[in-house]
Amino acid sequence: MSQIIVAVAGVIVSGFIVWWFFGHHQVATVAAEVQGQTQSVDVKVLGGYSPERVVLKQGVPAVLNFTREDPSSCLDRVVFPDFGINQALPQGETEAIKIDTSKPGEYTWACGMDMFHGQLVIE
Ligand SMILES: [Cu+2]
Repeated sequence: MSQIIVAVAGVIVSGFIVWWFFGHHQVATVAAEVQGQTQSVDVKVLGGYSPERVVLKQGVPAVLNFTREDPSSCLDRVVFPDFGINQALPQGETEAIKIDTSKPGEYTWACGMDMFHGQLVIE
């Protein structure tokens, strides 16, 4: 009897683990709206980044508008290592960050301490 309980509990636990790793990763994603010759996405900086994942169209000049509402100095810079961008984000202001969309791929951005992350997809 106890073996059955252990087996059932094992199935439940492994089901939970599968759900946690494969089902839980719904990241808020926004695809840029292309207007004329440019595309832009607004990113709010408050306890992290929202959206956390931004999809841009390749070859269309792009601007990410980062608005930092978070008072923590942790988020006072945003870094795009693949693009050589390290931009200060004064609290309460919107900073327009131009992204070179010539090369498709998946890139990341992070706060100055590499604690909070976002994902940039160019396709
Ligand atoms: Cu940080």
